[in-house]
Amino acid sequence: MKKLLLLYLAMTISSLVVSQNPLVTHIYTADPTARVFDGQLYLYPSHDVVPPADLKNPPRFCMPDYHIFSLENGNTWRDHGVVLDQNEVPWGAKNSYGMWAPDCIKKGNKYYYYYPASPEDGSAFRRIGVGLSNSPTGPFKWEKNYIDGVSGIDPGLLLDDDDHAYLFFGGGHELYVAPLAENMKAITQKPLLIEGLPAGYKEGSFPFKKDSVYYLTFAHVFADEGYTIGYATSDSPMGPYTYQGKIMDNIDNGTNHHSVVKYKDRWILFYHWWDISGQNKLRSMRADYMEFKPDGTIRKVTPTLRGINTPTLGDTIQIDRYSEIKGAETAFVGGNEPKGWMVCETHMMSYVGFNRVNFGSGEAQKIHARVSCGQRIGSYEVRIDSPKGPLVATFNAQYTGGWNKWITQEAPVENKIEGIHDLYVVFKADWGSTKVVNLNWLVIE
Ligand code: FUB
Repeated sequence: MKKLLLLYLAMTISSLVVSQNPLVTHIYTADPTARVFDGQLYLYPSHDVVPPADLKNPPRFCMPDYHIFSLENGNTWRDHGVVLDQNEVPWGAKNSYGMWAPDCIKKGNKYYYYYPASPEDGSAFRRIGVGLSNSPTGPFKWEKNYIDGVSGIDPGLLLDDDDHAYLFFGGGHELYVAPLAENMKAITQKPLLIEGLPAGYKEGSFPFKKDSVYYLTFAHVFADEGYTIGYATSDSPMGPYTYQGKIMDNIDNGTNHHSVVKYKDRWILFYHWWDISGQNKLRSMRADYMEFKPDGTIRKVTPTLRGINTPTLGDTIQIDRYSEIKGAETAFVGGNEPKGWMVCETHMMSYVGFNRVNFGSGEAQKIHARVSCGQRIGSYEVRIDSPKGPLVATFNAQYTGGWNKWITQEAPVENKIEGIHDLYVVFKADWGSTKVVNLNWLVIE
């Protein structure tokens, strides 16, 4: 029953529809701060919108509010809705659309959400405010005033092992750090300019600690390359720091704001790109695995479509975010389907592979496939481990009303399959030039 409900939700409610990279497609999300609280992964991003038609002089980034997401099941991001609207900021200017990158941290049993906004008093470009909650998804009680002595963007929080917290922030050629008071609502000394960082525009400070080393990661602009993600290390949270190099090269994304988290024993880099919109002010969150070398330095991360996560029964497998493809292509989905991509140009013996799918303990019974098809011949097979590996299910190509008309086909799982496997969809046709189907997603049930 639970699985049926998950399947139903995954297929029908946009706030639960999943994809690999980008992580969500029903709204634009940027500046993802990832946090693990009590074993659960949460995302605290900002929210890009298309400027409302009646907004005079829209700002460069049009950002009205914040949503919070949590990872449910193996691959499903739940949108918990708006946690703070720009016009609810007690000290904020109204309708300023300037809700830039936030962060959230847990100390004791309380969650502290830090965010930048334009102050009503006009005292700075951005001030940083804080809200408190008993839950990682709110509701938060917003402090009446911004944090005195702090002006700037992109709060990044570090809670040290001794329970002392530090607020990193800033955007421009300088980044700053200040220790936070016990109550997390004030700083205890004037912000310190972080020493040891390379020249050039910087923003998006995200600090973390690993094996007694303090890592400060930040977006960093090279005049001849554009936005990169770089990092520096120190043996003290307040620095000085030593620049260690890039975590991600420029990926032609206008900005690149990120966070780093360890989840289920793997390190993950969250960042953003503009996959869906084609515009770098309407961004979408992404994530890829990140690795450390034995000496503690970070291997550069290459962005992928496949991203992270291990989809399991009931999750939507957005197969066009493949880990391997041969003889087929991907393109934006057409017709009435929600925003996203499909596998297309699927000719005889072309295939698409999607690694790390969790089949559970052998209870999978059916596979649902979302397809469109403008012809009546051929078939496609789901296999595991390799394109010629064990057969899981076979679907016959079925005319759906045209290449832009979508239906959900269903086929029984033919063998008992347990655990995590790479999944392949292999397309078969009578002769070479026949296109079999357009394939949007699969759900194993
Ligand atoms: O999203 C608005 C701003 O763009 C962020 O605060 C910066 O880090 C950059 O991503």
